[in-house]
Amino acid sequence: MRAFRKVLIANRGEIALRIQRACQAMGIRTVAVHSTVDRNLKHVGMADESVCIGPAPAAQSYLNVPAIIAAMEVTDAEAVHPGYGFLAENADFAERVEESGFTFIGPRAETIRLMGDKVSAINAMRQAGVPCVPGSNGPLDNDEARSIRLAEEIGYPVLIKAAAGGGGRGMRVVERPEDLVKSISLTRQEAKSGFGDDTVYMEKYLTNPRHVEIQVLADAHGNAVHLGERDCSMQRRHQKVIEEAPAPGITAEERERIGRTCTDACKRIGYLGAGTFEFLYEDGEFYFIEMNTRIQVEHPVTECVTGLDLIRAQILAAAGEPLPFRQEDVHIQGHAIECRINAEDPETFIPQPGRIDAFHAPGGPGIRVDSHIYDGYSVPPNYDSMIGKLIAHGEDRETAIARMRVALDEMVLRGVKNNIPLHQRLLKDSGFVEGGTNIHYLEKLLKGG
Ligand code: MV4
Repeated sequence: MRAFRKVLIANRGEIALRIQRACQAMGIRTVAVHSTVDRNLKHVGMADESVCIGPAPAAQSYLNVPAIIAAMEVTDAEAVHPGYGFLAENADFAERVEESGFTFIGPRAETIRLMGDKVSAINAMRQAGVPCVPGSNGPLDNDEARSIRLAEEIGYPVLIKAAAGGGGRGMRVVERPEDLVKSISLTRQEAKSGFGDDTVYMEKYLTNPRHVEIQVLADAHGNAVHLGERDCSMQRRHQKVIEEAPAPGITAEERERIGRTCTDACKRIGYLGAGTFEFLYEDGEFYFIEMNTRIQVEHPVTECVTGLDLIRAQILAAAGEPLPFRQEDVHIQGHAIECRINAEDPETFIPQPGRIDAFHAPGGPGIRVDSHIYDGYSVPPNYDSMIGKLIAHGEDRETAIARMRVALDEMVLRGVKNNIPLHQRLLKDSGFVEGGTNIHYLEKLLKGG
């Protein structure tokens, strides 16, 4: 009994390879779709079939919905896995897939739409009992006096966010009452031109939070489990650099409590598949900010500490299979750290496409490399600069750090500038080694703070 006969992989790079491997291990045939510059991607060679869906620009290939649905039709694929980015959180795509008689491997289209609008996401979560940041509890209207009163009640600084934003796009901090009205109208204008939706809302601005997120899995039969948390605070300009699980300093009691809150919310909204509740964590409290309805880049750290295969779990959930384990069967074991390897200048962070002259992957106990690169592979300039992920797992955080240091030193990556030197520096940094740094730590460190 197979979940699906054939799955189309609507992505590229390391995540496409990760999905290819999961399908292959499940006995599911695969279709790789790729742009003209991506014919030589590793997963394309491994897939049972491949279809070129357009030229290099993503808008004409990986975002080309008719081409992807046509590829599903001609190859007789039953389901599509969107990976992350591209069409992964596009409710219209999920809807078109289902209307065409195929299965979208992910939550229902209405769930994606609900979470895509940050105001409706927060409202749904607040009603489900998830703790949120004090704020407007809905869109701001055009009543200036009301907004001024509201900000006064919340207390400065406040943050104005676009409902259609998320991931750090379309937000503005307001420090003083005299700047409020101007800031609301500027954020509105940017939201209108950037997202075609000028809905904005207000939250208290948390000054020094950590970014801690909870991984959940839900099936179509009303079951939901949480797989603990990840700390993703080590970031620069909203790009995560290092992620880890569990989050340093979070107790088993805190984990169970917030995890249970998230699974209760999943059941309440009829969530399906894998999802992530994003929280800010400050002074021992969790504050929900957004929900991601996709598999995330950093899912391997959760796989390492739970022993589960999240891509397999997504596929089984989409096929209507009940979760094969219960919450009491999930145990967080040891510690895992992920370093995102980017083809970029380690000083300027400018992407560095080009030919990889040599690549030797590190190995040994507790080392995992999720990467599609190989000797002679050319990193195209058209997509994200992330070319792989190095994950180290051990019985405790110290062991994971020690293994990661060795693995970073062992890795050979020549031909394209990359951020291995930054990771080597961070793995020796006293703040990182101590653990529990906040979202501003890396940017301050890079400024020489
Ligand atoms: C916040 C915040 C402080 N207070 N909301 C940025 C990305 C988006 N997911 C939400 N973000 C933030 N929302 C309140 N009320 C600070 C951030 C934030 C941030 C959050 C997570 C990870 C990195 C970040 C970097 C800068 C700002």
